[in-house]
Amino acid sequence: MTDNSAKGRILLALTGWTPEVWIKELAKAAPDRAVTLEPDGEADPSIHYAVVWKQRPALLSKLPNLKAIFSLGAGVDHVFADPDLPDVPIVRVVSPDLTTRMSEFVVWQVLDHHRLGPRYRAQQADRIWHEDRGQKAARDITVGIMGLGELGRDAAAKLRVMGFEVSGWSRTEKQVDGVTCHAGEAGLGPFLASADIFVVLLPLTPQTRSILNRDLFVRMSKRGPLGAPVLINAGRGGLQNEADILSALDEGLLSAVTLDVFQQEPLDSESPFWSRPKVTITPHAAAASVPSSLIVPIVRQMDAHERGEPLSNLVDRKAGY
Ligand code: NDP
Ligand code: OXD
Repeated sequence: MTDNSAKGRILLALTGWTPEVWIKELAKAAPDRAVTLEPDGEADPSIHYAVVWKQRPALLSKLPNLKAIFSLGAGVDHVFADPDLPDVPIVRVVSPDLTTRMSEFVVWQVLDHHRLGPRYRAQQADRIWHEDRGQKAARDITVGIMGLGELGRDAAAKLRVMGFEVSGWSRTEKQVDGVTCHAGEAGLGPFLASADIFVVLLPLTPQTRSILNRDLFVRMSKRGPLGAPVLINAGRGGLQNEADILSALDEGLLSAVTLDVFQQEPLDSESPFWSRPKVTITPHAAAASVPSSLIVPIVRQMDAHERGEPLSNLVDRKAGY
């Protein structure tokens, strides 16, 4: 652990992730700052910044000199899960590395469904040689992106390069090159009618919790070239009603799903999702937070903040993301 008190001390508060690699990167990027995993008492005045992933509830609440919280993820629902969150600025990850990783995931999964990956893998398991001669072109498929933020916009651009039509949905009105944009409650119906493959890159907020439910699946277009739509959720598990997804697959309201995130992670070994043929599961692996990419910009922000410069990538507490 670094022990240098020339600048504000950093509290690294993680659960579920091992701290060593983060400490190593912090020590490299901020040799002039002390880093600790625990405050010296609940009102430790030496802590100026907290770098967090699912911090323990109430850990930050009494730190008198805490100036900002840095989330190690793009999503900040894990930060807001603390009911005693102090009223200091929250900075989230916006990083070309994370964005590129997410777009790779989205393009991979969209192409996999579009090019009949699940079906051909099942055929391979049964040693069946059968070409589906009805393979559509990318231009015949519309991908609908729920969430046109940092991640959604980049994924949209890369899907356009592959030749897909792209539509998108956001909370506030947006204009994105090559994307048919819809916004708010009024735009949801037209958006759901517009696409064949839905990619979810929404944050988890009180407004979006359980948004992926039966009512929404019923409203999705069933007239496209894929028949029932495909759902790809790389946002958060809390966005989805999991019982509704299973029954929507059974009823044919959805033709297939890729789920990177679940209400409960890791996914229970008894979960029915594991054995469903129309379900692709990845273990919250769509876009990892990589210490060597994320820590330098975080430390730069701390230094800038101490020089009196404004923080960037701030979370809007009222909107919840
Ligand atoms: P942004 O904040 O940049 O974008 C969020 C988008 O969602 C915005 O377009 C926003 O609308 C829209 N949105 C928010 N609330 C609503 C709502 N109520 N109705 C309609 N649209 C809404 O986030 P990012 O793109 O950086 O990240 C998105 C999410 O991806 C993260 O919050 C996180 O949960 C998830 N994620 C998952 C990872 C994984 O590995 N599975 C990795 C990284 C992130 P507007 O533009 O109007 O503000
Ligand atoms: C994130 C994540 O929010 O990895 O960045 O889930």
